[in-house]
Amino acid sequence: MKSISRRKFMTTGLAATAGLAGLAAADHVAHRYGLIPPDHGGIYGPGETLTYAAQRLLTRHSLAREFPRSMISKSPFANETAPPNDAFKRLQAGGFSDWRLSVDGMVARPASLSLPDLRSLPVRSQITEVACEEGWSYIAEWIGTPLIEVLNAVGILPQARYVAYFSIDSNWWDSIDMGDALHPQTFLTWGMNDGDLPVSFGGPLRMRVPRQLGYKSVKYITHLTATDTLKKFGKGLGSVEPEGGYAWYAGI
Ligand SMILES: Nc1nc2c(c(=O)[nH]1)N[C@H]1C(S)=C(S)[C@@H](COP(=O)(O)O)O[C@H]1N2
Ligand SMILES: [Mo]
Repeated sequence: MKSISRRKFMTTGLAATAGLAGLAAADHVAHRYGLIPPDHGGIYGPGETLTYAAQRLLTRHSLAREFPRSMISKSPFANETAPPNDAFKRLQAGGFSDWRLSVDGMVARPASLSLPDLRSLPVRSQITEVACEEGWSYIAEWIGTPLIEVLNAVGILPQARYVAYFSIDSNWWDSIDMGDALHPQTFLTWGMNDGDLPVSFGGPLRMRVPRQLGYKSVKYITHLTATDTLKKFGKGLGSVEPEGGYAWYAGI
């Protein structure tokens, strides 16, 4: 993916400013509280650990800003995504009635949920911003089922430390820690601005993680799994993003 982001430079700068002694102290605190991000290795690793640990200690319970209805963007920008594959098109032709979200891993009752199943759980809406690492953003109303409702329904086990989630376009996936997975604004989103979630915005089902950059809000979700380690997925860095020089933890 693209070149190294501006944020990455800022993160690295922050690490440099903190100095070696500061970094060592931060690293110590981070280890003590188990706040080591999966992309902690490599040259940006210490900066990633510092950012993630500091944010988690200071802002664990913070809310992403919510906006008044009057600020909903008139023409929200749908980013280019890979053209939906044949599996997606077949499901789309059937009005997504066969769309399923499989939920497994560290849960007591693995499940395969249809869109009506998700809608039958408690539903919430939020008016929040999608901010891309490339600099653009828009505000929309997102209607969905908070991820915590799904995790409660399947009986998330206490050993779970992360939730990894996967798009039907299989090369796109990501993960979040339990702080974000259980956060009230993290939604499995199926509605937008009073209608169904359009395909261009990730319909029929998209993860919305409004406390982090847009790339964590993965479109076309068909699978999620609760896990105590991210090492077994992809290159073990928590998502595809760190493979391209972006941070796994993308808090804003
Ligand atoms: N499946 C999938 N999800 C994705 C992407 C993608 O290419 N494929 N792009 C991500 C990125 S980089 C951003 S910034 C947002 C863009 O969301 P939007 O199309 O609603 O603007 O979607 C994210 N989710
Ligand atoms: Mo993005």
